[in-house]
Amino acid sequence: MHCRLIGIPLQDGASRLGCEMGPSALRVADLAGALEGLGHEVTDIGNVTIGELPDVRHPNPAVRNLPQIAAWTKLLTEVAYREAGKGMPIFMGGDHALSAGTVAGVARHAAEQGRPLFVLWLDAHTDFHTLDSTASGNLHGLPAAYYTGQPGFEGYLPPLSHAVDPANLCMIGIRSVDPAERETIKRNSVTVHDMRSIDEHGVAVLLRRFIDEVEAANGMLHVSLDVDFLDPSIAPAVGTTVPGGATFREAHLVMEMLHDSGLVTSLDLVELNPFLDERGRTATLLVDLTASLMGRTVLDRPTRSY
Ligand code: DIR
Ligand code: MN
Ligand code: MN
Ligand code: MN
Repeated sequence: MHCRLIGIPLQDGASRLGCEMGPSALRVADLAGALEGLGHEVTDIGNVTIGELPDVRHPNPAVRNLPQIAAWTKLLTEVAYREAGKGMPIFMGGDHALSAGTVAGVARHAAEQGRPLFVLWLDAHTDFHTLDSTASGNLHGLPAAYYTGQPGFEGYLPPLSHAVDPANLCMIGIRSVDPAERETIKRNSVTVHDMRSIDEHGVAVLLRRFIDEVEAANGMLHVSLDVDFLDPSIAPAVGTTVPGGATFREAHLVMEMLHDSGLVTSLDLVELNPFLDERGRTATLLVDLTASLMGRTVLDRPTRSY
């Protein structure tokens, strides 16, 4: 596989500063070396950055940094579309607002391949706010609503060329949903597996069902991994920790099953805030999880058969 690393030093969507350093921490933790060690070709295109800001304002006074997020979304839609045509893009964030653009861009690429895009959202949060419904005003809480084409973004964020069908979106690890998000999710056919669901069925059963769906539809699969999907005890470097997250083994199992599926075509690594890390352990964990996704196994053969 030809992996394309794209650094996205975006922090304007989060409440705390620091995600800007995410791409650097992932490079220091040697993401490129881990992938090369698995036999992949790796190109790090460096960091991308926005230019001039558009003059946009939203009537919801809570909304923060809209011109910045609008500019990032436009840029990242173009970058993701272009990079998806060259190999497997790995978007090194940066806060989760970046997924508005990365998913929109890979959705356009998938549409041109004549294949549906599926999204696996690994997160404590559903990130399904609109500009009208956000109370915190932190725009990392909006990307899923944007790329599924919910109303209310017109004239504020760039128009979507290809929305993701909400029925193709599966969220796992959820444990913090605001009331307004519940309403929007209820009106859409998004699959949301909360932590209780993982406790009760095990993550493998939930993920297997989704992988089978993607396979049956000959879909492309974008994975968006928010650090707060993980339990704060193993991944402290995130501004919005929520107790009761995925364990080390649950997270690795997800990645290992995704690798065996052969379906993943793009990846976001988001919300890493190195200022909050402990001797780089969260950055290192993200690199190890990405390595599992890209083929690292305990033995030198797949562990799938039993
Ligand atoms: C909360 C927290 N739902 C908000 N969101 C996120 O501010 O809208 N935290 N994404 O990571
Ligand atoms: Mn998120
Ligand atoms: Mn989150
Ligand atoms: Mn479905």
